[in-house]
Amino acid sequence: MPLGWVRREPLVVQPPPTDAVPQAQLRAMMQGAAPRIMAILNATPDSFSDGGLFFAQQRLQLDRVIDRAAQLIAQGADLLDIGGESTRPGAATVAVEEELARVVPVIEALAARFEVPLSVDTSAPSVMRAAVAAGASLINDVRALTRPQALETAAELVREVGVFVCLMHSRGEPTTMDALAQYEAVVPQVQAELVQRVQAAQAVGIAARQIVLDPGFGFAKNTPQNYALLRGLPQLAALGFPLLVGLSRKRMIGEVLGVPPSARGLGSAILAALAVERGARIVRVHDVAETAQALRLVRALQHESD
Ligand code: YH5
Repeated sequence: MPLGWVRREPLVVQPPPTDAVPQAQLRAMMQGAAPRIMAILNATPDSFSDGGLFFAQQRLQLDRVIDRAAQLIAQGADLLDIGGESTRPGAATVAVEEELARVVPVIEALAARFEVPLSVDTSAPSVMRAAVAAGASLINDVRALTRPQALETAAELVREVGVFVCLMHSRGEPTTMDALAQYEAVVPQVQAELVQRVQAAQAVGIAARQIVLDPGFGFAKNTPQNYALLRGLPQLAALGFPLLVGLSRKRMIGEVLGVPPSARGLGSAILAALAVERGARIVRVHDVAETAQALRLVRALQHESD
């Protein structure tokens, strides 16, 4: 029995996977002028639980995730990013069966209840497929489709369901990437390495209009390199792909302010605003209410509304 949640009966009837409504919503988000908020929703078991949960407790966990999602949406989340594997630098990888057991019931439950598009944070082809069948419309892969069969699987899902894919810049694996944070010029190198992933995606038939790019703050980059990248964001935006950025609570905030992750909400909202001002279209965040305020102020400054 895999760890995590196990759904024992269908919660609500699922829409068919070809239902293009969330994809159309995502398309509008990509094309519209307003910046959008992607809220982080962890489908990892609580630190106090050992993962070997009884069914009742698993259902309770699922109920808690649903409540949390409702709260994030009420605060202004436009998109929910569901991840079952910790992709933090240095984190251990999770078995695919475990990832599936964590992520799929959550996506099914959220797709049945909410209208916001759902994103799946995964690098595993089987998780991509199952998550999309369960209702996810964006594949957020911090490994930019580098795992075996990831490109082919994503291409199939793009063709069949019209999903979007986010290609994030990184180097190596979470355990090795800190040693790979070496650049002569971080902005052009990250740009060139992202373009290589775009070309790999296009080579298997993924259309440019389905691609979102992400510079991968904190992934194989030290703090000065992360700020150089934020400064150079307009150059990445000039590639013409919508940009997604994840700055929320990261070490680049902690190292400057000297505060722990729990006290990085203000810093995160400020960097989200600065990233949007420099061309980011989607910000991936923990603190949705604060970010929504920050982005409304950016919009007021830019004097645009949609
Ligand atoms: C991202 O940038 N990041 S997981 C360390 C922290 C805080 C947060 C306390 N998935 C990204 O959020 N997906 C992650 O220190 C992502 N872009 C995209 N597309 C890392 C994370 C975090 C790490």
